[in-house]
Order: sequence, then structure tokens, then C-alpha cells
Amino acid sequence: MRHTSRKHSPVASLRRGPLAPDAFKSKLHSQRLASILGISLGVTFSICFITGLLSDAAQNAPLWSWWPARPAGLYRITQGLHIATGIASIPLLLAKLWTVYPRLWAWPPVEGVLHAVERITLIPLVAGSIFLLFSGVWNIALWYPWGFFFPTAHYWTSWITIGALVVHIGAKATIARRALGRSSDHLLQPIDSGLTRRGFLGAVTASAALLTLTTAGQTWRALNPLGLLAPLRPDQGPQGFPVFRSAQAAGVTKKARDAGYRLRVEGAVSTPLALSLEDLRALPQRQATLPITCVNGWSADVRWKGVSVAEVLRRAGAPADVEITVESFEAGGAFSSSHINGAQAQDPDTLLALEANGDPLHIDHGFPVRLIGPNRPGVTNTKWVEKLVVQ
Ligand SMILES: Nc1nc2c(c(=O)[nH]1)N[C@H]1C(S)=C(S)[C@@H](COP(=O)(O)O)O[C@H]1N2
Ligand SMILES: [Mo]
Repeated sequence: MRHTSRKHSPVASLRRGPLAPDAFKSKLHSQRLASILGISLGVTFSICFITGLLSDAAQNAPLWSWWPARPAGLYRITQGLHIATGIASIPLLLAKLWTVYPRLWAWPPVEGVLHAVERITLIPLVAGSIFLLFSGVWNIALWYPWGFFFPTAHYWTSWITIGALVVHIGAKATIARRALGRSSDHLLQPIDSGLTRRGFLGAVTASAALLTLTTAGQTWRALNPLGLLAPLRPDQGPQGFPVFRSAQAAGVTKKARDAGYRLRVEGAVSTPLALSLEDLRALPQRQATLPITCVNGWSADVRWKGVSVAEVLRRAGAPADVEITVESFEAGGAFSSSHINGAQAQDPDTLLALEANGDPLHIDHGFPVRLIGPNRPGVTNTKWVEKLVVQ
């Protein structure tokens, strides 16, 4: 008798507006639709999470030591998947939230301890998902609007969100299985607006596909012409590929043009080196076509030419598989140094590049010397290199 009589119970009299039992009539608020969207999001979030962890591992201690040098284009694929699944998740998430939001007013609000826990974990799940997707898009569109706050916040929020997602899947698996087990006939039922559930799902899938394809033009040449939403084209910029930060923005123009430039090789070496640009040009030159793959999603194939890091190590009397810190003469900033791990140091295609696409390196691409190597995230391909410090 607790909530059954709307006339007499004082609790029942609270059930007005969205709390009324018949407040939401649209059949789009169905468990079946919620389950289909939920499973799709489960897939896109999982791929996005794993590829995000790989991207972190490729860049940050302690895992960067194990990131392989081959296949050379691996990071381009994992990061492409990261961006594509993140973008596809946006319409899926909005549709899912719209489908299930009447549950916010579920009555009674809490049915027990487990139910309370499940409902509370919705806060980090929903807030975390929204933060991840929208901060990711801002990052793609505006580069790094928050400096290094972005990767750290994006990384830790992803762990919280995935934790909440695991709880959510555990709580909803049975309901979803039951909802999906039912006949699919009522997917076709017309609803108030005339939109069927199948039509709704179709529209959501189409927007996810469209958003993904129009952004994927950043990295996938065949889709370039479709890259309407891509913030930049991978074939535009000096020497035919984009510039993330120009020499002027980095404040290195004067030092880059200084005739007294020397590349120094220091640390655990038997012969420290100080090589002028002429010295570097006189060393054996190696060519390699390698992509530059920015974490933001764009990538471009470039024909590089320069001196193998392995060759320089040999001349400095250092072992082949050492770890190296690379320093730019760009002062400060998050991008002014990077690491080369043992596998990358040994790889002959890890280059101190002097040329790109057949011409001397443009100053905005890192003249006089930039680092480039197989399977390295864009941000680790340090420009305006001044020093290699062997560990
Ligand atoms: N010294 C220095 N190196 C740098 C950067 C920078 O800002 N400063 N940007 C990095 C990033 S984030 C990317 S994606 C690539 C971009 O290379 P490009 O400008 O030659 O296309 O360089 C990397 N190397
Ligand atoms: Mo980048």
C-alpha cells in the first residue's frame, strides 16, 4: 500500500512532473535501445581506453622503454583508432543519455544499498565520459589549450570513467541481455514523433559515421577531401606537411640560424662530440619515409634524410642500445625534450633529419636538425635539436 494509492499517500502526491508514473511516453526510452547504444559505447570506449593507454605508454615513463620501433606505422594506427572511437562515441553518448534520462526520476529513487552504489557511480561515469570526449575534441581543435594539464587530466579521468563503466556493465548486464533477447518486432513500432527505434538508431549511427569520416581526413589520405571538420590538412604547410609550433612561436629563430650551431653528444660516451651542420652533412646519409603522427590525430608521410642516431652513437663510442635524452635549444616548454629507447636507438631509421621531402629542413620543421623515428608519437620528434645525452 505504500505508493500504490496516488490519492491518499503523501509520498505519492510528490509524483508530479517528471516523477509521474506516465511522464515519459516515447518508446525511444526503451531498455532495448539503451542496451544497443550501451553495447556500442562499451566497444568504442574500450578501444579508446586501450589505445589511450598505448599512447601514454609510448610517451611517458616507465613504459616508454618498452615501446617498439616497429612496425613503423603502429602509432599512427593506434592513435587513429583512439581519435576515431572517441569521436564516434559523442553521438552515441548523447543518444544513450537521452534514451535513459527518465531513469533519473526512477521511483523509488533508491531500492537498496547495491542500487544506491550503482546510481552513485553514474556520476563519475557520465561526468567522466563527457569530460573525456569534450576535452579530447577541444584538444584536437585547439591543440593544447590547457598545456600539460590536458594529458594528465584526460589520463586520470579515463581510469575513473572505465572503473565506473565496469560497475555499470556489471549492474546492467542482466537487464541488457533480457532486453536484447526479446523479439525485435517492436523496434519498428512508430512512436509519437513518427520516428521508429530503428530510425533513431540509424540516425545516431549515421551521425557517428559522418563525424568520424569528416575528421579522419586528417590522417587517412583517401578521406582528405572529406576532412571538413579536420582542423588541418596533412598535406598543407611548408614542405607539404603541417607545423605544430613554428620557430617564431617557439622563440628559436635566432639560434636556429646561428652559424656557430653544434650538435653535442654527451653523457655515457667515450668520445663526446660537437658536430657542425657541415660535419653532419659529411656523415653517411640515410633516407626513410616515416609518418609524423600527432597525438591530436593528424598524420603525414614525409621523406626524411639525415644521419642515423645509431651512426652518431658509434662515433661517440656508445653501445648501440642505450637510452638517450634529446634536448632542443627551444627553452622550456613541454616539447623541448624527448627520449629514445634502446630499440629505437638501434633502429637505423631513427634519424637526426637534415632534409624533408627532398629539401633542407624548413626552420618551422626543426632546422638545423630534428629527430624523427619509426613508431614515435609526433610530440617526441623533437625539433631544433641541440643535444643528445646518452644515459
Ligand atoms: N622543440 C619542439 N619540438 C617539437 C614540438 C615543439 O613544439 N617544440 N612539437 C612536437 C609536436 S606536438 C609535433 S606533432 C611535431 C610536429 O612536427 P612538425 O611541426 O614538423 O609538423 O613536432 C614535435 N616536436
Ligand atoms: Mo603533436
